[in-house]
Amino acid sequence: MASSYSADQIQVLEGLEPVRKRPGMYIGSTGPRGLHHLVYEVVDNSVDEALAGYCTHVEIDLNADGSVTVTDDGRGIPTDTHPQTGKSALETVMTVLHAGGKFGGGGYKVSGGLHGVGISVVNALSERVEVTVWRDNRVHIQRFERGIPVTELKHKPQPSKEARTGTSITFKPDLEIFTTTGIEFDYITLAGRLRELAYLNAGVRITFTDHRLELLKSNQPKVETYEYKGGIKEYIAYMNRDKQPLHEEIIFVQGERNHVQVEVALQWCTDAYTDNLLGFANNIRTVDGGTHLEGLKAVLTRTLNAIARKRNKIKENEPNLTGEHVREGLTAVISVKVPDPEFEGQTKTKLGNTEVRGIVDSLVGEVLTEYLEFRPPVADTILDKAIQAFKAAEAARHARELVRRKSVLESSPLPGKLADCSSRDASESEIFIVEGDSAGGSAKQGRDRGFQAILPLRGKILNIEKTDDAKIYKNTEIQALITALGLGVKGDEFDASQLRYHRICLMTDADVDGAHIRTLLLTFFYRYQRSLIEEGYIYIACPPLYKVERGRNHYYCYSDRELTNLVQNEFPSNANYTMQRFKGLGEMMPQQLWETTMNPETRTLKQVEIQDAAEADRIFTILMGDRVAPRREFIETYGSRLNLAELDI
Ligand code: 0RA
Repeated sequence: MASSYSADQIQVLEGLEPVRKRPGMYIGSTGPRGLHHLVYEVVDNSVDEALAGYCTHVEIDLNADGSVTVTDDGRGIPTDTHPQTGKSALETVMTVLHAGGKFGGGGYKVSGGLHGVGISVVNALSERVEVTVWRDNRVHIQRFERGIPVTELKHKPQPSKEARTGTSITFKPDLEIFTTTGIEFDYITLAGRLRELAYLNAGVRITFTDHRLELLKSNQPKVETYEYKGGIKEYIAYMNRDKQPLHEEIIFVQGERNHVQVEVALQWCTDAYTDNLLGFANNIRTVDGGTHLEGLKAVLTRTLNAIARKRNKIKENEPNLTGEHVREGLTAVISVKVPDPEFEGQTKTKLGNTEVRGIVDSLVGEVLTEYLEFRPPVADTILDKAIQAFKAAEAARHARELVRRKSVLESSPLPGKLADCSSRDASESEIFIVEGDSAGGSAKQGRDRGFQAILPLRGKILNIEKTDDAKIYKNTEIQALITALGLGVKGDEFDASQLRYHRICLMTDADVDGAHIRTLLLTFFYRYQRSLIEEGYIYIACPPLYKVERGRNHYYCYSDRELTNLVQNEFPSNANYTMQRFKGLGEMMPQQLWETTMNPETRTLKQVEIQDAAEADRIFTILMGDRVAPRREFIETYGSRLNLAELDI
């Protein structure tokens, strides 16, 4: 018995060894993203069971010891012996790469992308896993460590007579695998994805509980339940809840053709200048688009132009509305389920199946045409908005041409207050966008002029969330920013080869005004040329908050926590020291600024990334838009969790 078991162990190890050797290949990274993917992988299995119609409730528990438990009320992973391996189906699924699919009943098994790698990957990358299955009036339990079974599959009768079925998987990620930044689960990240799954799979109930809070205070665990009978229609309502809809009813299309299921929900709003289109294929967010989104865009443009002509909103001699105008103010979700999905691109987040384009086009075309033909007032408001967008674009074009003429494309002069660097190699060049002329002065003296440029901005830049394109182009601070960076005009395809610096660093004071200016700049980049953020060019510089001097030594502290730690833990209890709090960058000597914030050897730069575009969009609208009530509500709800302790307004 003992010897055959160790033979098994060797086999298992060999099977999962590649996963432990190259975890990145299976879960993308060993940082926070990869860590969260472990949870998604386990949850996807339960959601698949729900989509197959056997499960209604999925529970996710973040346990105080750093492990996660995912429990569902599905059929339970089969526990009988698998003919090919001679082991139980459960053990096979847990220890053989990609074995899960063999048991799945076909259909819309989520596969491709980073999900769908199989639960064995989670097992391989976990210090320990415990699986419990309720099936056939029995409870089946097996435990694993780093992918290897450490118990056999044990069976007990179920305690009560009620025939419960389901699966519960508890795993503790292996700290030997994950980097130090990737060991803690982020509540907001997980909650966002779980809520999204609940929207995408109408009727599935997902309960998310964070037991870790109990450690901090004697608090109750935090529990949230997501269940949306209206599916993606409710998702649109959620995303638009702080916007002003053009039409009350959310337009909804649902259908199936050639085994491809399509669901689309649409609503236009008045107070949005951009579109917000979200695509999903087999529950995976297709960040890089694909054929489903191509089909949707094509059919929207075609259908609305056809109706505009029919209703005589566009005259015979006038040109068609472009897709961009038609989509202005639109929030849309398209979710397709494809039996055999092909995911393309670096991050496997672009749907490649060519048949999907035509299926979406024809399904949505039929339903949308009929919907709008029966509701002329709705058709008219949408068309009027698109026509207005078209006219606004014409007006903006004049203003835009000015910028275009001035832009680097036609070798315009760079803004006078830009202190450029001498390097012409964008990949090694950095620009620091600095708040105020005095800080700008320090930065200019402190920098390495070889590769670091400084652009001082005076005061607060325009809030782009509240203005139209024409005003934006007339604003001198924004013009300076656009020309200094080498950007084209809004809406043009982002062209990285025109970019003059590959690190764009926002350097603002560590106070409320500094945070406001940073938010205004991020709003500008997000709305004006999102690719800058998406492709990782935007950074936030981190100036120190305190300078502590003790004897001949000095220390910089970047947070209150660091300061407390230094003074309480590093210094002897009766130490003599002086402490200076920097009120702004302008107070720092050029050499200090270099040492603490700009020198690549010693500084900290935070790279800005968008983890959840839809959520980012919603929050920018709340925080920067012109409606006060939603902003107030946001601050009242989250204010205590964000670091607003120092808010002095
Ligand atoms: C394959 C077949 C059957 C269930 C499952 C997989 C299953 C896997 C997981 C993973 C987490 N929760 C799950 N729930 C179900 C059922 C086969 C049958 O009973 O006929």
